[in-house]
Formats: sequence, structure tokens, C-alpha cells
Amino acid sequence: MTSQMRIEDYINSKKNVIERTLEEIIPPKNGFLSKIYNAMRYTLFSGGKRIRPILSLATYETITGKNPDIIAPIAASVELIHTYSLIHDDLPAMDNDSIRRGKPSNHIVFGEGMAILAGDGLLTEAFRIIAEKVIDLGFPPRIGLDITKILAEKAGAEGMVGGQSMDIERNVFSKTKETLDELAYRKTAALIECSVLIGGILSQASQKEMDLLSIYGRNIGIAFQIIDDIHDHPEENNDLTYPKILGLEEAKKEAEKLTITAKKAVSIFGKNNLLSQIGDYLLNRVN
Ligand code: GRG
Repeated sequence: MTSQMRIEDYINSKKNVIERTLEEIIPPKNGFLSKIYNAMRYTLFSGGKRIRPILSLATYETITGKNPDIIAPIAASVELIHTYSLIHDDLPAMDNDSIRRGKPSNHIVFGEGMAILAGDGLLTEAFRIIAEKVIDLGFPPRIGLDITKILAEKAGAEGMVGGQSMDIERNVFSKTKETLDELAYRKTAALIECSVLIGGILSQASQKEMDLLSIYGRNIGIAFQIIDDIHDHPEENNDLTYPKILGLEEAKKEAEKLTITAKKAVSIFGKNNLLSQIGDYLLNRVN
């Protein structure tokens, strides 16, 4: 990022890099596999903000000072996982949503069986692309293993899947901020934290830097969920959200507080660095 560049322009330019990369990773196919690829591509190219892979790129750039576009296929693996989670989240057995990003959900267009497989296909492809690209790009194999481990942990039962399980049985838990923080961390922030940590692993960051990146990722991740809650989804009828538990004003203040903590953690990388600017950008986002 050049010093004159606005953060919005940086995010837009990296979004384009991720779009091109995803197009290469999951191309359309003819013949027997055309349906499953169409189903995967339908949600993958339905207007996501690509914020998770952009965070991996920005972390790599912040730490190494290098152009991060080279690591885009590895960064994009997190977007594949995110997309799978949205497809499965919309299924009748989960949130039962027929609209996603203003369009019919995957299972409405392709049927439940194909939507389950589209999610499974994207999830599995994420790990294949990491294994392939870490070696192709000349990184030490150990880096591939570290990324695989962190992604499995943060997307799995300790992270996003665990968060979704808490969401399914949310009526069992007390409706407190503690419950909400735990839910938001696992369901949303774990994958955001993971995106940042992948950038750190590829930069061969020190343990101290990784710890600070983790604090940054967790805090912007929970703030991201609070802002998502504030954007109000009336169709969801969910009483375990930050505005419902804290009130709108307190929820906003909480997101601001978390963003300040996140920015403090990454202040070792310089004043007003890329990650710090992205923290503010996400806090003030309108969609
Ligand atoms: C394991 C069967 C199975 C399902 C997993 C974990 C899961 C289902 C779903 C969770 C997905 C979810 C709705 C998480 C909440 C996080 C959130 C705010 C998502 C929206 O992210 P954005 O704003 O979305 O980045 P875009 O549309 O920009 O990609």
C-alpha cells in the first residue's frame, strides 16, 4: 500500500486479486462434475466482501513489507471455508434461510443434497490448495503444516463449528454477555483470527508477533460480529445478540473498545499501519 492510498482503495484492489484467484481455484467444469462446480461457484461468486483473505494479505504485507499478492491462493482458502459455512448455515436443518446476499440460498437453487455437497467440496478444497501452493511457492513444508493445523482448529469444533453448535442450542444457555462473547468468538472471530494468523505464519513472524496478531484478530473478530448484529437482520428473530443484551449504544461502545484493544496489539508494526486502518474500516463499515 502506498502512503497516499486510501484504505478503501487498498481493500478494493485486494478484493480484485482474491476474485481472480478464486476464479482460478474453482473454475466452471463441463460434463459429470458441472453441477457440483456450478453449486460451489454460485455462492462463492455471489457478492462476498472477501474480508478474511484480505486480512491475510494485509498481515503479510504489514510484517514483510512485500507485495502480498503471491500468497493470494493460500489466503483464499479461508474464503472457501467461509463460503461453505454460509451454505450450510442456510440449510433447513440450520438457520433455514431462503435468501443469502439478496439472492436465493444455495439449497433453494440446487436442492439440499447438492448444497450440502457444495459446502463439503469447498471445505475440502481449502486444505488441498494450501498443501499445493505452500510447496509451489517455495515455502518450507513446516509452514504448510502450521497453516493446516490452525485452519482445522479455528474452523472446527473448537472454533466455527463449535460456535454454530452453541448457536443451535442457544436457548439452553444463560443470555449473558459472557455467553455471547464465547459464541461470537467461536462462530465468527476464530476464522477472522485465523486469517490474520495465516498471514503471520507465511511471514515467519516471531512467537511474540503471533501472540499480538492473535489478540488483534480476536478483538476485530468480535467487533465484526457486533457490527453485524447492529446491522439488524429482522428475519433472524434471535434474542442472543449484542444489541439485545447490551442495548444499541453499549453494543457500539463495546465494538469501539474491542477495536482500540486490537489496534494497540498491532501498534508494534508502526503508527497507523495497515491492520490498524482495517480495524477502523471494519468498525465503520455499512454492510
Ligand atoms: C459445520 C454443518 C456445519 C455448518 C457450519 C459455522 C456455520 C455452519 C455457520 C456460521 C456462519 C455464520 C452465519 C457466521 C456468522 C459470521 C458472519 C458475521 C458472517 C457474515 O460474514 P461476512 O459479512 O459475509 O464477511 P460476506 O457476505 O461479506 O461474505
